[in-house]
Amino acid sequence: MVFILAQPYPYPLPKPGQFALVIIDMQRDFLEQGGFGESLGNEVNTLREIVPTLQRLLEKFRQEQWPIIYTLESHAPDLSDCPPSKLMRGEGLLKIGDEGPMGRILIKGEPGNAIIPELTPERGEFIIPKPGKGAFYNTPLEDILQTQGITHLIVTGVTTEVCVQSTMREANDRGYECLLVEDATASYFPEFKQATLAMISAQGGIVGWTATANQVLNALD
Ligand code: C5J
Repeated sequence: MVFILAQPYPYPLPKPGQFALVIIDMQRDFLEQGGFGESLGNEVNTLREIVPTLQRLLEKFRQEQWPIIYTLESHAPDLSDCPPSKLMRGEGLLKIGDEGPMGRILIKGEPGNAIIPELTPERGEFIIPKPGKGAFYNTPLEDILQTQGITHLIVTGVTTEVCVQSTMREANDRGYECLLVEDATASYFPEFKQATLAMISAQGGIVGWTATANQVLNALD
């Protein structure tokens, strides 16, 4: 069996096909000016440093034709999948559904809702729009994982303490073995990222494992 050197102890990798790369919400809405992230008052460039690392992981998974799953935080144009509580949140000028420089904020099909061009999904890769922060609520993710026989998730994306952590916690409760790639996840708040990494692997891996992209790629070679 192959192991990834990880925190809090080596992560056992199952057979190829049984683990997937999960890329959470690497959307223009979070990484570019004029999107949802900026409308909440965040400095969006903070998230861009993980893009080259994600490209390296993607290249390996594509080369080997291993499963790749993207998520998008995304709402229907009529906002029927957006609870009023979420709609009201935030103190910025623009709220979900409002017209911004990249189209309507966080709305399916709008330019700002797309994955950033550097990471554009390719044919055969799964793309899961999700109305919540976690990737299981009101999405086909569980069905996809079951149908594909995927048991282990290599998790990446933004933001570490919100959508990434919500997804990982729920995946853990559903019995998936999750590893968060430390340098392929980012937050607008570096201290929140560090705290999340620490709490994931604390107490003997209470939520899962963490490792660097090099540790992951070394084990996969
Ligand atoms: C947030 C996300 N932070 N993708 N979404 O609202 O983490």
